[in-house]
Amino acid sequence: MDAPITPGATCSGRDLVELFESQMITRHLDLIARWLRARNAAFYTIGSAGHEGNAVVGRITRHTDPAFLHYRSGGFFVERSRKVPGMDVIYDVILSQAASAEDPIAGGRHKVWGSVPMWILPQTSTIASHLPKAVGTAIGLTRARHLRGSIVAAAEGRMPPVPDDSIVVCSFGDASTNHSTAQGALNAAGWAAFQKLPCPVLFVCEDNGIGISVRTPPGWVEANLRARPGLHYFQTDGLDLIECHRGVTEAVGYCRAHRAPVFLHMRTVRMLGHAGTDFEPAYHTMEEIAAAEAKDPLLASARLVMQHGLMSPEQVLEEYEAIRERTQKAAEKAVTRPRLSSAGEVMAPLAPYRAEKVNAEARRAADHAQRVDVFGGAAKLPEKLEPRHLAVQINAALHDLMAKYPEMCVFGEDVAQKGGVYYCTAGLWKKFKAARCFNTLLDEQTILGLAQGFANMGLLPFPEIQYLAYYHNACDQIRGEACSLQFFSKDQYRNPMVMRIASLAYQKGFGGHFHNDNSITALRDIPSLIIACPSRGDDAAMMLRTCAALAKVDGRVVAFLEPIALYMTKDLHEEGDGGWLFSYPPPDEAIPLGEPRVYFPKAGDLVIITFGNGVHMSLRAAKRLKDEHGVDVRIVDLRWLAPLNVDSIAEHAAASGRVLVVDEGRRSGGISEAIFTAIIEGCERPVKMKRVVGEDTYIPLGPAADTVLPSVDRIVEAARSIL
Ligand SMILES: Cc1ncc(C[n+]2csc(CCOP(=O)(O)OP(=O)(O)O)c2C)c(N)n1
Ligand SMILES: [Mg+2]
Repeated sequence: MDAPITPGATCSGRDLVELFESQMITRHLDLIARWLRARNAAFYTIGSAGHEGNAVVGRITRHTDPAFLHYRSGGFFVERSRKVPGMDVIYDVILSQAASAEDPIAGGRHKVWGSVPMWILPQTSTIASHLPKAVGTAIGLTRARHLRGSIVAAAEGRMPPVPDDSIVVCSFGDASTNHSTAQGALNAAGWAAFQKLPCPVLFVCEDNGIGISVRTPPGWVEANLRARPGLHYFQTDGLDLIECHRGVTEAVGYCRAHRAPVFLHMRTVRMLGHAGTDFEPAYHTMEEIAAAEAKDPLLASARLVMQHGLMSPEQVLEEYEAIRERTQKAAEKAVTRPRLSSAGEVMAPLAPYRAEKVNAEARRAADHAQRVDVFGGAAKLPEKLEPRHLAVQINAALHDLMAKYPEMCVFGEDVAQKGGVYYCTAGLWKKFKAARCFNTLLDEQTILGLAQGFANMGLLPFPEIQYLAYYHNACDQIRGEACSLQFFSKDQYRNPMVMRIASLAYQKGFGGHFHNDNSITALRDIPSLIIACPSRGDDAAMMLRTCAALAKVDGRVVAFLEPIALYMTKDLHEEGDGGWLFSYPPPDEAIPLGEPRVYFPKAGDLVIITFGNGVHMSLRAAKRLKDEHGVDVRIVDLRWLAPLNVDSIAEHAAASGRVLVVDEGRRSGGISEAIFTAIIEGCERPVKMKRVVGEDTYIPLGPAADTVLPSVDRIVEAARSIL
């Protein structure tokens, strides 16, 4: 049974028999999903029929090779489960189809291919969005070993350790290969390999020649991928187990030995339509459908095991029917299991927050000797220096955090030698070396994919996005991917990160929309994403400490918006007054999530609720209101924009009865609307409310920008109108 099946073959009789069994299990899982769907007992019918050859990749890779799977990679999933004793793969998959709360990976939140003991990180169905993080995980593997001495899984001890010579598996369809996200990831992998950077990722393209109803031009995938620099192209036939075993062995061997990206192009066929709801005769003739059926890989495998005397026709049929029965039994049990039944249950793993632990971690200072070394002497510790502006304090805080977390990495466009467009990362590259502070290629999806991958491997990524407008270019990596991982894995997988973004408007002499993007709406509604926005240097440092702690303790994804116009701002009321310079806070001080800064807390004529540039403008407006009109204004700098501290907002609003919201974001969909809602919902008595906001427009170039943004004059005017 263990000898090569034919002279020179890579697979044995045992390989064939077991792979065939996995293929049959996979097929029955497809069939049972449709049977259950018809009874309204399961809710997902995209299957793997015709793609079962991918079981070979499941067999030849290890269960500790992290994997990101195509929705048709059931064969891989079933075959890999052999490597983890005690798994009941049939039952687990049906629990997932039936949206049972007992589904071990997603707990009934989605049908996903995912498993903790099998190192399969769950993916939902957004085409190609998993490729950037697969590349990030492959690069992160080596980086983690280099920085930590060993690869430590994200959940520190909860996952099986990933050996040093692991590879990352990532499967997807032929049509998905065209997606710009896929192309970006393939390019990034090639870019890394071209420079001899280890990037052991095995891309598996399961090519069935079609995407829903759209044919892929025959030969296109090969023509597109065969000759990419840095990428090694292999081809195999997923409809023939012996050939597929040979091809996969070769591709996996190359990837593992050379630590280089491999594109494995696997021929498959799609059967049973795109999904249970797909009416295939609308775009395929019956002859075409019959031709696909004739290529059924299960028929081919049955032929092989019979040809080689491994099973008789009767045994094949018996086994196929026995699996049907096992599946049926498992289904009958699975559908009786409880489902999620309340919003609380659904959301439980979405956004864990253990405030005490987070705050303690945020206040834990880095080792003193290490700080002295990083800052170049005890006298140069930043808390001993003169008050400075925002960019300098962010820079000092990043140095401090790099000292505190040896697994922290800062990366993005121009962050290394140049130190960032605004010098916030200046010096990090020199001090902490290129393994921890490095320039990426110019692609935001890759930057955020790297961040997810590094986090998967136990690192603490601080990706930088050069401008807010360029976050919008890649927001699916946060919206669809990073923020959904805890949700779709019951918090078993985490990809903590702090994404710093140079943000918002009011840049003098540099502008137009792209460098002054003031819309944070596309961040605000992302479930679980924390949004921080400091307005001054000391707050920024203390908030960054909390952000890192949120990532470390609870695995959270944080967007840290840095108001560009305040980076270099030194004065408040008059030129040279130094009113916006602040001392660096001692390293054991931090600002808890949600806590605002309140200026003039006893003032009660009016409360201005604001953030970012609005704080600086409101303070100036408040002085005028006091000096010229005798009005006492309280100013609340929210500092944390999500989750919004609605209780605090309502409390301040109620205390005054008059609220002016200064929101430099847009009129529609912005923070101001949420603040108004918080006041209406949270205050018993009516509150007079007004807002000064950005217009629903892109920011124009030059002084015209002032016409569409809040200003000190407009704040004073609006304040007076409600007094
Ligand atoms: C970004 C995105 N756009 C559109 C879709 C809708 N969609 C789901 S599957 C699919 C076709 C995918 O074809 P292919 O990559 O060849 O995979 P196959 O289903 O053939 O295995 C499309 C367009 C999606 N899931 N994600
Ligand atoms: Mg396809």
